Amino acid sequence: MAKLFRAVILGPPGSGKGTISERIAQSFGLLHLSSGDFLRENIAANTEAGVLAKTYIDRGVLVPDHVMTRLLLPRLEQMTSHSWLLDGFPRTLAQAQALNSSCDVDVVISLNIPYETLKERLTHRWVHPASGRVYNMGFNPPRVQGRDDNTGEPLIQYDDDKADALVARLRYYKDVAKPVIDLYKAKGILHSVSGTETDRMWPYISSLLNTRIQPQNTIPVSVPAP
Ligand code: G5P
Ligand code: MG
Repeated sequence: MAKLFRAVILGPPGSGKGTISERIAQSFGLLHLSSGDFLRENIAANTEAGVLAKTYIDRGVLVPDHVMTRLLLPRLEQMTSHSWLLDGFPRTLAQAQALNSSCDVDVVISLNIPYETLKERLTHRWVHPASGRVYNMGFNPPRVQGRDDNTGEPLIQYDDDKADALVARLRYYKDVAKPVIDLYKAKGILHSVSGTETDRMWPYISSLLNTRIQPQNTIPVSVPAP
């Protein structure tokens, strides 16, 4: 059996973690695990963790480490036969240390995007809440304005993409990300990619992963039930 591959993608809100993770999942067959999507699923299902997380997300601040690790690590530990890509976790040094003690990560990709670009992107982002499909009114607009391409259902804007929460999210990210980046740099697995356009950053990311994993045609993957 091929060796399992574990990757992490780091980057500020709006840096394209979700967009790039989807491309990686399609091209390399990794399971895309988004911490933001886990939280939103929990909020939608009104779980205890979801109700608690919402109070933080709405203020544009991070959900406490113990809530995140309790939600995420058991899911990862179940995935003994899947290669995966973690998007949005770890966000803090404590989360990175918890992940370290639970499993080995092969590659960490860190996205560096200028502040003005992030602001511009996020205020134009709309999502289909049921599927998590993300649109941008300039970069990848839906075929019909305000409607999801696949289902035709209405698109929404997250509360934390609105102006006030957004400034707080970007400022907060910078402070907590530095020790995480330093940790992965010290482990020799960090790959930083800078740019203002996902399409121009993608060839670098794709060739980096090509050297590490066998590309595959899209393979259907299913996430084990929690
Ligand atoms: P999330 O959901 O993890 P964030 O804040 O990390 O949210 P976000 O907002 O999901 O990050 P992203 O995934 O990095 O951004 O970016 P994206 O969605 O792919 O792209 C952003 C927009 O830009 C989209 O509209 C996309 O189409 C467009 N775009 C992409 N590329 C380009 C391009 O080249 N050009 C243009 N013009 N547009 C482009 O977390 C949400 C909250 O949950 C909590 C926190 O409160 C967080 O704020 N949380 C955690 N808290 C604690 N610990 C954790 N580990 C947590 N994880 C989540
Ligand atoms: Mg995202």
